[in-house]
Amino acid sequence: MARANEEAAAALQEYAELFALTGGDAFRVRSYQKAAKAIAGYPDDIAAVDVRAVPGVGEAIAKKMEEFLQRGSFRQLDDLRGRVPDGVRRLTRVPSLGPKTAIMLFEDFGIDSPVALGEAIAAGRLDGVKGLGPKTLANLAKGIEQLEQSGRRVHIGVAMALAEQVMGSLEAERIGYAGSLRRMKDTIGDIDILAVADESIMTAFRAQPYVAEVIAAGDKKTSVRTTSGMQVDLQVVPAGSWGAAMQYFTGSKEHNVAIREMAVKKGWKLSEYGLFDGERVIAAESEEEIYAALGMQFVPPPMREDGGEVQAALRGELPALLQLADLRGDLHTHTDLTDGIASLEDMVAAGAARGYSYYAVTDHAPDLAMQRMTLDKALEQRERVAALQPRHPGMRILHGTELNIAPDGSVDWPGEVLRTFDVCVASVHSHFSMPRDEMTRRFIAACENPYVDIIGHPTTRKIGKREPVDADWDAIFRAAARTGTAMEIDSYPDRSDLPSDLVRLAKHHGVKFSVDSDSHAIPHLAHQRFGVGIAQRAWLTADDVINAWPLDRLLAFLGR
Ligand code: DGT
Ligand code: CA
Ligand code: CA
Ligand code: ZN
Repeated sequence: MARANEEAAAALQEYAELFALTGGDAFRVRSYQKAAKAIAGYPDDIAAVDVRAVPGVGEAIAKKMEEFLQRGSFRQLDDLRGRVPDGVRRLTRVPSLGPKTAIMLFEDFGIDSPVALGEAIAAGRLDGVKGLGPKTLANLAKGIEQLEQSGRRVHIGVAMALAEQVMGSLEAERIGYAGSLRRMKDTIGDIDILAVADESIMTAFRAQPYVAEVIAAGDKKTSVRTTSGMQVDLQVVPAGSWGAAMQYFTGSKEHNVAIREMAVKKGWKLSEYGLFDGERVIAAESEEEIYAALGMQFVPPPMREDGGEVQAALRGELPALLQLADLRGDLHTHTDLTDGIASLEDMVAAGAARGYSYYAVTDHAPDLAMQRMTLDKALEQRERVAALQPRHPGMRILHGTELNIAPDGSVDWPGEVLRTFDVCVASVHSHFSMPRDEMTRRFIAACENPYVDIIGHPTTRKIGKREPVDADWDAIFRAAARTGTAMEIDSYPDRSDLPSDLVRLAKHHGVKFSVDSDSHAIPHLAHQRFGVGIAQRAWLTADDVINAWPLDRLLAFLGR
């Protein structure tokens, strides 16, 4: 039921962008954006309740949303869509390209798309143009390249929501997703769905409203492009081959090659239909039987990347991977005191409803000026936390903060303030493109701060939008291990930060991790499932993850 919310929020977000493009008041732009976020994150279907119940939605926005729910758009949006040429809108999708420059490029040079801009830069047509120095042009070229790459893959949050929508829309005896999504990769090229079902599922699939284009249609396999641009492959498999098909189509290709070699060594053959000795079926119905027949432990899908898991499984030495149910709390969350949309009371209650033993509230600290935070506000919040605690006897509420790591590695407050917080997350929110050695020193200094417990979303990347910062991660992880500073696995799916390859490297250095949701709304708390996927891809166990520990052990780690 969140669909109406997402579509309405997308329309309002588009309106905010167009409003900004046409020189609209920045304060109003921010209020539209904030309301759009609130609507997207609102737990109830806004088509079923009064949209004025959503925080940040006043009368003017409510009217727009009501018109949108009726006819899929609103007058002011239609107006602005008519006034801003498509070319200008396409150009502003390039990261770091602002509205003024987009309008100038469109009007003075006839450039109307990122591709045309790339060609103009490569041909030197923009050299010497006022306001576009060589560094700016190089940045734009990099942004165009990022945009092209991001057009091909989406982050796991988008893909998972679509896969769940597709599976919910079809009737089948059995249905599940395979491919990179099942392996919990942070970006997904296309969605692979397998079903045990009547062949009529194919016609039903092609007729779904989310299908924009049928790429290939058959009795056993259909590929479509959805309205969001993603490709979805649906295959019907025989019930008796479910496990073999899942194993085959989950991949990775490299893992499957290694597994097939194991079969060949035994004189057998492994295909998407089963494991065979000549004509005789050895195993086919479940993945567990197939791995067992090959003389190895069951390999959890996130580990299937040919990164040593086959050898470990043959020796019976796969680690006991962290599971979602192992997490006992969340150590990075926001409220409406800064940029969250739900109140402290509601966020804490939602944490308690998830059965947590502890829950940290970590609103932004003052140096992120946009959030207008002050020490007084933080201390007032602490009082509210104390008042709230008795209502949740089974869950310890930790009063924390998300600090900003300045270019020199210092943070917002001095030690005597920091030590009064139960937990300090410290993150980079500005100056993303410092030289590598300065960036490395910056992170090491933050780790060396005795009150910094966790480095938040360490690489600061946003998938498809912002590249990771450049730093010497070996050196940073050594410092984190030495100082007892945990690295965050920020589970917010467009961040997925640290990514799994860096988690694996950090673990090698002896670092501990915190798998956090970085929630700004109640539904975001569930994003921890994606962080657990990253942890599993990096072979983490519950012992590696501080918020899988009991409260006592966590508090000892935090050392307050
Ligand atoms: P993606 O979609 O780029 O995020 O990555 P995957 O891993 O989902 O790749 P995809 O969709 O091309 O194929 C899904 C899985 O199916 C893949 O991991 C292994 C298996 N598979 C597909 N085609 C072939 C093939 O031609 N040979 C082999 N060995 N395996 C294949
Ligand atoms: Ca795929
Ligand atoms: Ca595929
Ligand atoms: Zn942050």
